[in-house]
Amino acid sequence: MIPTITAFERSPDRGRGLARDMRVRWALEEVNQPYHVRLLSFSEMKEPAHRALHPFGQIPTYEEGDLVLFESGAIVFHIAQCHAGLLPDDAVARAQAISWMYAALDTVEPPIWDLSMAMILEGDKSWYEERLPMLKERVRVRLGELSLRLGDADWLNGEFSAGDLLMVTVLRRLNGADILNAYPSLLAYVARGEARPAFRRAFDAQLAVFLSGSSAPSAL
Ligand code: GTB
Repeated sequence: MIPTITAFERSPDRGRGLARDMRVRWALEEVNQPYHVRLLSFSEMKEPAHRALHPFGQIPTYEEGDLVLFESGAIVFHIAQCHAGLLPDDAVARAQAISWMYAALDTVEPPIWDLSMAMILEGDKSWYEERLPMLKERVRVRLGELSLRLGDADWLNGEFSAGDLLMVTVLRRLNGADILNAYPSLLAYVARGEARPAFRRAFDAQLAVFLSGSSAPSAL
């Protein structure tokens, strides 16, 4: 059965592949699973029909027959469990790769998200300049720890896994920001992820959505 995912009809990232459907698209491409995409406007996301699939009225969702999932991490995990290629067969290595999935979403993403939201939404606030160094420092701490653990390895836990897939999508939010440039091994890690053919296919697919409606104004 071909699953259907949801994505922004008009992503505010202007085709940079930063919205969370990107990680689901990438996972599906890694396992060579074809998929359909239903594009939603911001207002459609808040309508009852979509809230029946996603309690918070967001993207992405994943539908496969009677199965409906929300939360990009859970969706990637489901894909990784149902297909070979994103989690090791060995039980110990598999559990470790799953730890990296949680680390990406629960330990590394929050400070990066907080920093980028502050930079996008809070620049005009009186306390912005005072708060920014603290937010940047929290990101630097995590990047330092992550680069120390990655060392000279290509991937976080042996072979490429769903943990790397999620971690790369999390770090990509810092692409082009000075803060990531201080960690050459992480820059190379992100570049390795982005060079994977499955990543390219997923990226091009979401970019095509943006380009097909690119005369529209961006919300961010
Ligand atoms: N924890 C959930 C998950 O991982 O699936 C979070 C889902 C989520 O935040 N979805 C966002 C959404 O639907 C899109 S991805 N927002 C609309 C709403 O809440 O009304 C977050 C996102 C949005 C925009 C950019 N960007 O422009 O760069 C990047 C990421």
